[in-house]
Amino acid sequence: MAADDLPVLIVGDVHGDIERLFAALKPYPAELWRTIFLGDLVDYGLFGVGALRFARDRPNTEVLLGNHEVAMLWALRDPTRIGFWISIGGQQHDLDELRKDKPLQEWMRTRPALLRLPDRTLVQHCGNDAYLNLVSDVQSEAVAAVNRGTHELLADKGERELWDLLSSPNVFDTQLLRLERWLELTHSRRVVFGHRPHRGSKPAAYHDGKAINFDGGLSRSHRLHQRAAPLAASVGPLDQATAGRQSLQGR
Ligand SMILES: [Mn+2]
Repeated sequence: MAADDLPVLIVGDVHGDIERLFAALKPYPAELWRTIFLGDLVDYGLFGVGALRFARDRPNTEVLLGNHEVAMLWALRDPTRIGFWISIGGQQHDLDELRKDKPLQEWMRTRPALLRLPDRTLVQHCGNDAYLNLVSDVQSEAVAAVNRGTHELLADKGERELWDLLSSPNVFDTQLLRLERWLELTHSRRVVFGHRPHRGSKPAAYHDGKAINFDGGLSRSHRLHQRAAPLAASVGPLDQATAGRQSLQGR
């Protein structure tokens, strides 16, 4: 079965906690789900590179770029950035491991920033429209233009700009007009993101499900991790995140 025909499973920020990742994925066999990671698999926890390799090799799986992957690639290219990267949770042993693995570096540099699903769900790391900074021609197809711009920056020492962009705060929960404009520009009907823990027990849906945060603070090493944050706050079927609301509306 092609990945497009499978139900979609969303995985929020893993941040090196591969043990909780495995536990969270247990009910969702790879061959039955189209799995999408929202980025930030690395830093804080001890198994960032392990999480990247696992996600890369899982069948029917896509991985989006997070700000922490960009910071790590930046530290890899420019050693003067290692101190900064360590300060945001970077693990020296992960950097050593990445340095030895050229194919993994190349794979990271070619991850998309945005993904639009056939049902017009847009998937991205941070809940912000700053991605627009990468679109110079407003007539162009925005999703493709953003991904093109992302790859150009990663290929040509543009990590600082990309880091700033992908570190933008989540705003869609509070700024409905920006959310609606972003959805219109990207021809999407809803957007899924991670980036900052929502602190709920399941993915947090805002504005009638038009914006959904799947970062439930999965990693026990995250500075904002809350004890007993449930796995289902970060990992679960896309269409369960708004199911209750939809049935209330009779859909
Ligand atoms: Mn992030």
